[in-house]
Amino acid sequence: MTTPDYAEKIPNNVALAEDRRLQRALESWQPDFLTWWETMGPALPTQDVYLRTAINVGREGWAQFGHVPMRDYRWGIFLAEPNPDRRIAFGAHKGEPAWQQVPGEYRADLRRLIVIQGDTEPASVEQQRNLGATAPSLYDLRNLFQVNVEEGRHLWAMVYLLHAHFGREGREEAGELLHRNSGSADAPRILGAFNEETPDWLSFFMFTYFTDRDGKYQLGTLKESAFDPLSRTCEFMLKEEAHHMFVGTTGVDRVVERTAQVMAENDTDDVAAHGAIPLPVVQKYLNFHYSVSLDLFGGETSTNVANYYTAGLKGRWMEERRKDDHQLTDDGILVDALVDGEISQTEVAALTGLNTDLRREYIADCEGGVKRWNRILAAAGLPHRLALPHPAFNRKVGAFAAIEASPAGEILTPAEWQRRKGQWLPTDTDKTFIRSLMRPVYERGKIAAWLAPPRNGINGKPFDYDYVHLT
Ligand code: BYC
Repeated sequence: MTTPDYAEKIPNNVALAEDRRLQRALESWQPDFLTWWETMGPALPTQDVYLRTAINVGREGWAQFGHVPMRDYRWGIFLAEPNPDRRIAFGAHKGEPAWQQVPGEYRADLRRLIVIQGDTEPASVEQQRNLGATAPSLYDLRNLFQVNVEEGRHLWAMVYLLHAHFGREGREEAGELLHRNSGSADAPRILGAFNEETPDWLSFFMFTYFTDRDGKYQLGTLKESAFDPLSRTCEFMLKEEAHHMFVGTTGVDRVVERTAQVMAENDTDDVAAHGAIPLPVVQKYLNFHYSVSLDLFGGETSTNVANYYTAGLKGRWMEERRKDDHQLTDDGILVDALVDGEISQTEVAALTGLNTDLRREYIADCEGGVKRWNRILAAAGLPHRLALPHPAFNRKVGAFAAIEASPAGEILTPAEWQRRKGQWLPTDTDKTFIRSLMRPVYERGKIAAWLAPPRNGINGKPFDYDYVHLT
């Protein structure tokens, strides 16, 4: 393991200076990245932002905090510490040493996985580009930018792998990652949820709760990969990802807390008149972000995922804690399915059902958020509760893509769906209302009326710290 070189043009712990060709290739991608950041990244002009920057991968002090102009953020390449004895934990190569190079027969599949992962990172920055204009506080503005710069670094992480291990094709793919754009008609981002808008802060909090959480689970499976550089890069990304989860979880907490407070104080459900977000609207946003995020796990059954697992490219969540043979050739799994037009389950080979396995882990994790938000409602003495919709609700990918279902899981005719979907998904009126609340609050220590302040600031600083200096 090389000592991190932070003085380099591209800070890294991969001994970039010893590979001049690779260094030159990445240095020629760097200006394109900066142009992309300037044109597609955060639109609000700032002088500097109180940011965390990754500088090392050790247990102690892997990041430093300080005010930095965003354009000068040091996007570096950091792989978690290697384990020289690491063995492949699953699939046909189980027990063999992990690979430091890409085996020829898995080149195309690995490249595809890395490109899909890489594509989501800049996509989310693009989706969040205009949120700075309506930040509810300087604290939240800083968190948005923190998430943005780290998604930028995650793009670097994937681009490094493409340049270092996939030759000319990898360099071309790295270029494409900056050319596709979220929502573009000609060259959209690869996965559905990353072409949706994030036009307001309620969407941002839901996105960082539900969609970033897909990122956590997908990175968790790629961390198991037999391709060691991918595994190590994902392991380190997961460290940064924890803060993104925090922004989503506490963001929704604070929305619910403020709404509950206004409901209790005014003894009314109609908090819109008081500048807070009504719970039914929170529920609709939750329904939307959760259902599009479920789509990100792919079909309930997939030969792609079976092949990835058998080849050792993508494992399961917490692979090494699973108590089975880690090959799954003789096992089965029950997956959601439409059986004679009814929502039901069917048994398939465990290998082809691995997207379902991961989605279930994810769903269980999402239940945790809902419990937490409901505790806030209960503590305020309110009988109202939030809930996750049924997995068949509003799906565009997988077994339920062909039907429409209510959040309770009852199948609807297309006409019924059209008539009732406004009860469950944000309508234009809801979106207009939410946008009407989105007024920027840039004064230190102040916060928008629809959101409760956080319990603590960042890195021991108070809430009223000068997290961002605007121009
Ligand atoms: N939209 O065999 P299937 C993150 C395609 S988020 C559009 O079931 P598979 C982050 C699929 O590609 C994590 N297309 O799919 C979060 C396939 O196409 P082909 C990102 C979709 O391969 C917030 C076809 O449908 N990382 O990090 O088993 C902020 C058949 O599907 C979608 C990864 O996803 C969709 N939603 O599973 C920042 C990890 N779903 O091959 C960052 C890498 C499926 O027929 N990706 N399709 O042309 C994978 O592991 C898998 O590709 C997927 C799909 C889980 C995405």
